[in-house]
Amino acid sequence: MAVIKIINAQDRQAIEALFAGRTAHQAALAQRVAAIVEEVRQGGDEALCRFTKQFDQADISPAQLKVSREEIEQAYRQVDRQVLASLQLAKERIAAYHRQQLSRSWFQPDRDGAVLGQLILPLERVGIYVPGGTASYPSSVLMNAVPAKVAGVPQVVMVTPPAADGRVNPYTLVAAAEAGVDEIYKAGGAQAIAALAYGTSTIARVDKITGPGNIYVTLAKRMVYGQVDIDMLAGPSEILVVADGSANPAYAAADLLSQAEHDTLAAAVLITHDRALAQAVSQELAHQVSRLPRQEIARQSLANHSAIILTGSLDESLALANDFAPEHLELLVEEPFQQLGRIRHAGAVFLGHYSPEPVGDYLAGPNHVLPTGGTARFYSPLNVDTFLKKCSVIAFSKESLNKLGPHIVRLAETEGLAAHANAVRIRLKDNV
Ligand code: HSO
Ligand code: ZN
Repeated sequence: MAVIKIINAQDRQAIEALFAGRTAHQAALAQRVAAIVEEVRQGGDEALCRFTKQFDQADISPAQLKVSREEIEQAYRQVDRQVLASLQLAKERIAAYHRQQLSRSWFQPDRDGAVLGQLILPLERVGIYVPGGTASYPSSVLMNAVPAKVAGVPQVVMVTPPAADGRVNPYTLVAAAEAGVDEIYKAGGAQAIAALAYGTSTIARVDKITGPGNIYVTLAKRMVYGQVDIDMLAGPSEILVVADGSANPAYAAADLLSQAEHDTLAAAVLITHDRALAQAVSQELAHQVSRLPRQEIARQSLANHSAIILTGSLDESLALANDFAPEHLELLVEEPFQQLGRIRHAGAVFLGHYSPEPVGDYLAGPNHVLPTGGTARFYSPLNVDTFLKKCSVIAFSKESLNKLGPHIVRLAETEGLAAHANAVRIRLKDNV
C-alpha cells in the first residue's frame, strides 16, 4: 500500500491542491485567542495563572511563575552528560555561524563636511517562546537564544508551558542556561505571548517575541504585533527534496520522514524527473515509516500534505521548487553547487547526498527557525539581525549647514513648513 501519492507536474489541479493545503484559515480560533490576549492584558498574572491551570493543568501561583536557580541546578543533575556535551557543541557551532552575521556600526564624512553614520544596536529585552510537551525542543532554545546573545541582547527571557506537575523539561532548562537566557517563566500558549507583549507584575514586557509555537501562539503573535515586534509567523515544518538519478532512494525517504514526523500537518515533497527513483522512494517510505515511533504522525503528513511529483527535467523540478518556496530544500543531485544559482526561494538549502536536513536542525550552525508556508519568498531565517536594530547618525558642521542649508529651506517652504525652514535659516551666515 502506497503511503504517498505520486502526481504528475502537468496535473496543475493536483499541484495547486498540494500548495494550497499549506495556508489553512483559522478565523474561528482567532476570536478565542483575542479573548485570551485581552484577559491577560487586563488581568496580568492572575489571568495568566488561570489559563495555565485551564490549558496546561498546572497549578502555579504568580510567585512560582519564574523558574528558580534551584530548578535549573536540579535540571543539570537530571540530564545525561553526553547529551549536555552535544548541546554544548551545538551551541558553539550556532554561535560561531551567527557571529559571522554581525555587521558593524559605521561613520563616514561626506564630501560636504557632514559626518553620517549608522549605529547597530541590540534590542534590550527579547522574549523567546519555546513550545512544551512533545514539541519541546532544546535545539530550538539554542536557535533562538544564541543569536540573541551574539547580537548583544542584555535581557533574554524565555517562556515555556509547564507540564501538569508544574515542571519544565530539564533539557529545555539546561539548553536555556547554556545559551545564557536571563529569565525563564512557566507559561505557554496565547496567554504567554500576551504576558510578554503587555507585561504583568511578574513578567516585564519585552520589545520583541521570537520562536515558533502552535496555532494559538502564532495567532497571538499576529495580534500583538505592533505592540511588540515579532520574528515571523511560523507554520508546520516542510521539506522539499529535488533529486536526480544519483540520489539514493533510502536517503531521500529518510529525509522526507525526518520532517513528516514533526506534525500531521507537515509537508514532505519529492520532486524528480527520474521515474524509477520516484517508485523506489515511495517503496522506501512505506518500509521506513512502519518502523518509526511517531509513525501515526508521519503517515498522516505523508497521506494528506505530501507528494512525489514527477517532472520532465531537473530544470522543471527546480522551477517547481521555487514556486513552493519551501522551508527546507534538499538538492540530492549530481552537481548541487551548479544548481544553487537557480534557487530563488527557500528558507535553507542542503546540498548533496551528505547534508540531510537534520544536520541543520541540530548543529550545522545556521538557524533552524525558518520561514514556512511559502513565506520564504519574503522572510529570512531567524538571524542576528532579528535581534538588532539600526539608528541613523547625522552630524553637520557649520560649513556643511551653510552649504546645504539653502536647499533645505527651499524644500521646507515647498512643503509649507515654515518652522522647519526657520530651524535651518536661523543658523545660516547670511540668513537666506
Ligand atoms: N525541523 C524543525 C526544527 C527542529 N527539528 C527541532 C528538530 N528539532 C523546523 O525547522
Ligand atoms: Zn526537524
